[in-house]
Amino acid sequence: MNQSVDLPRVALITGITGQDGSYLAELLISKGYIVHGIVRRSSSFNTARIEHLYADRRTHTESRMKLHYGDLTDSTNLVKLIYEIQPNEVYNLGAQSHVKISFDLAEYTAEVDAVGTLRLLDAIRTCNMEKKIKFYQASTSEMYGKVQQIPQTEQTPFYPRSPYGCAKLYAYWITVNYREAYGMFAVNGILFNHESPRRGENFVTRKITRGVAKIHLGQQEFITLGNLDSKRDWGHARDYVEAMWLMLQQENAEDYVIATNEVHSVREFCEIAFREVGREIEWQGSGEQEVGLEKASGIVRIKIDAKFYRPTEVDYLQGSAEKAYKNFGWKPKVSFMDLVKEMLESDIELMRKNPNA
Ligand code: NDP
Ligand code: GDR
Repeated sequence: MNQSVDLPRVALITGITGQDGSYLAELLISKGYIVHGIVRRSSSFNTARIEHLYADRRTHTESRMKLHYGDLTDSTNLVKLIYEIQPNEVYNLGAQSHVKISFDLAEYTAEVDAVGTLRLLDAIRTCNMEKKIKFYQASTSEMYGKVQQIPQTEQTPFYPRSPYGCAKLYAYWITVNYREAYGMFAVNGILFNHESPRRGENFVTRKITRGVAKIHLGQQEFITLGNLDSKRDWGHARDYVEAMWLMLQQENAEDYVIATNEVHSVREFCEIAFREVGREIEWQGSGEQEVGLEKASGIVRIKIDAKFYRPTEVDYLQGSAEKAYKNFGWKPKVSFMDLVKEMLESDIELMRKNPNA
């Protein structure tokens, strides 16, 4: 009997403590994988999103999840981890992922998001595992940047508009290059925005749902935002991590767009979230002077602050995941309205329990 058939598959996730890393770890554990994750050293706990996985019996009794200190800026550490873990699949989700912050931390963003990807690919080669490991790179719709074509597909030309987008474009191409140069099974998932109750608090959707939850509970009066007119294709993170896994299960290593093909503006997101708690918003003024008033009371609920604008903005993102649907039947399960509802309900519950959250 072939012993290897019974061996559980082993995955290594960089960025396991992030939104996507936590959902992906859950998915892989449910599929019987042993999941290893790289955690950055931090002065306070940064594992809140995967805490519940510790409570899972399988992570204790069957050692289904193992965490390691590491960092995408530390090559020696990456080589050591690849060598020790000998993973079948590597998911590179670790990144400085905030677009606005990348203008302030441009060099660091390139160091982690661009060169970090190279370090990880090279660590795999250093361990002579380039033919044994399947590699997933967390590429992004931010690479499309300035609108060239609607909807955006795998063929649309790139035009990044931020240090983050530029760094991710390097990571995209180095992944393609290692696939072509060394025959690695290395793929880019070009994922459009995806959100969830676990989304970082300083991304716009979560900022809005947290703010609306606090306003609803009388804990806060208004939310301060930047550009209300940018449009995004927002899906649910849980659906999107499934696509990551599916890409690595295909016979051929290919790049895929993952998106919903449905677009909403930040302004619409605000209106819908307020409507969910029974409040209508009307807009007054323009530019930085614009405000969102609550219709019934005339109280200002949304203010604009120039500090949340970006030096160069990505105005419009809409992706077509036709290829993923055709090749492996992927399509989003959670609708936009259900996503907003789930995030809002979760934040209302969170703020009710802990008004200081
Ligand atoms: P998060 O910001 O929630 O998570 C990022 C993860 O990367 C965290 O675990 C973070 O650790 C880790 N990280 C940051 N810096 C380093 C470093 N120097 N070394 C190792 N790890 C590091 O992002 P998401 O989960 O939303 O996104 C996952 C990936 O997908 C990212 O690469 C992102 O750029 C990309 N992406 C995201 C999309 C989205 O809409 N969410 C769309 C397209 C691509 P810590 O917890 O300690 O901060
Ligand atoms: P994005 O997400 O830049 O698309 O990157 P974000 O939620 O930060 O911004 C979306 C749009 O909302 C506008 N906006 C604001 N954004 C933030 N963060 N805060 C505000 O107060 C605010 N007001 C308006 C922005 O200008 C922008 O147009 C996300 C990240 O997850 C990336 O890592 C990922 O690659 C892309 O999605 C796809």
